[in-house]
Amino acid sequence: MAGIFKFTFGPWNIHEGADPFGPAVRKSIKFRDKLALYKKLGFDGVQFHDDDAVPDMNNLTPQQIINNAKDLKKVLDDHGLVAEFVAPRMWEDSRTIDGGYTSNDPDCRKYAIERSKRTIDIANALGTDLLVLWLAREGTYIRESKDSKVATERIVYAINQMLEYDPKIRVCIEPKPNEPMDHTYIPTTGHAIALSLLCVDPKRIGVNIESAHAILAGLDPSDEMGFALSFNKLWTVHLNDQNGLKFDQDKAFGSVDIRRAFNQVRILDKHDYGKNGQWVGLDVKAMRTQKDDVATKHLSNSKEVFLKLLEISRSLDDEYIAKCSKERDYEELDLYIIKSLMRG
Ligand code: XLS
Ligand code: MG
Repeated sequence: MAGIFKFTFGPWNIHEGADPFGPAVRKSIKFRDKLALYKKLGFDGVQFHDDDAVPDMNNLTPQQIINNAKDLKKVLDDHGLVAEFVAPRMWEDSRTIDGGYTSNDPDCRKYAIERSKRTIDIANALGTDLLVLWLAREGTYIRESKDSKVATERIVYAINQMLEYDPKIRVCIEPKPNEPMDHTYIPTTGHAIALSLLCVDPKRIGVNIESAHAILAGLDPSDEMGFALSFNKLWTVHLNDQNGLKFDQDKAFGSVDIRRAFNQVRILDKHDYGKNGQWVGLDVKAMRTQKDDVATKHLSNSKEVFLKLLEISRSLDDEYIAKCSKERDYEELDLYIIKSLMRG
């Protein structure tokens, strides 16, 4: 039980509340003003989409992109903040309507790889070696439209281009089984780790496990984390919660299933997560009903819940847990955990 925990989130986690059925309900907060909120909320790291860091990047030259990212690095320094990762936002451009790396159009695939290289430039300028790939539209709405073997090979090809472009960059795949696609390629941790073995430098490919994405795949997030930890591939996490199989909710951590949240904290702590500098990301969104002046509570609350669960986990009697397990008295162990969570 020796995890070292420091917390991070992305600017998209403070948002206006628009959903597919209705418009924004909160005022939008300028990116620079969001940065000023990080420390107040108890966070030291910032996660970026490439165009959060450098807006309008499609209309800038590679050198202009680097210069703008360097300016941002100074702003981060002034706030005492660190960039954790940068992720290419590949799901909004018209050229990625059919996916980027797996698009059926070779020009679009080329764009996706070039864009990813620019994202790597931004990561370098911000002082991080971590690139996150949420493979949002790399999938299908209709099976017959793409070939899953070819798609896998195309994702490998794209990742290899990134690894070769920058010999230091580390690529972290964030698996998700659906949404926006009907089915997404590389839907689970196991797929991501297996894919890494096909790439030119498997050591530089890891995973970002998001609780809700694992739940949407019908899996237990803490088991997914344990699996990745056993491969030394858990390089960041996106903790949140999810109420069953529906759209990706990004609910505050622990808000649906406190025991499921507890087990995520416990597996991270048990295996010294954070000792190699990994961050705890909270990919959470405020409920749409939340008013402007209290629309950041989901972030500080999620961190508070994490730390409370950590305290509970560390206070448990491990010998007693081992005894119950040895005697296979799982009913007793169950009650012990439930009571511990209720007392907390
Ligand atoms: C969406 C993802 C997204 C990534 C960052 O489902 O969770 O927010 O974490 O690109
Ligand atoms: Mg996420």
